[in-house]
Amino acid sequence: MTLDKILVTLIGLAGIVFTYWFFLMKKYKAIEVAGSVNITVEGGYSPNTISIPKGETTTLNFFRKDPSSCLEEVVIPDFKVRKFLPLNTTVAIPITPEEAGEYEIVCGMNMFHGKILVK
Ligand SMILES: [Cu+2]
Repeated sequence: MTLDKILVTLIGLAGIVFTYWFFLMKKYKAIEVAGSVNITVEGGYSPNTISIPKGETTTLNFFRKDPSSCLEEVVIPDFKVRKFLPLNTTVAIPITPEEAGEYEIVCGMNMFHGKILVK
């Protein structure tokens, strides 16, 4: 291998490592929730990761402050939820997970992500 090929390989590897680190190692701080939780929708979901108990109903109160149409719909695929979020209005979405696991909250276009951890 010539020096430039080695360099290109190294840069490529660094890129891969960085991508993994960025997307997989980024630590999400799960907020423990009981009963209900207020989720602000503004440039994403805040809190972004919540932890809820299995077999109990938790109400997710979405409040959209972000005027971008990207976030006007919230989807929780595993619970067959797809709801329109009017601006500055609370939309309550109760969910009752029967199984432990990780569930996704996404915007209608699958660009913003949040997580529900069920224990
Ligand atoms: Cu979107």
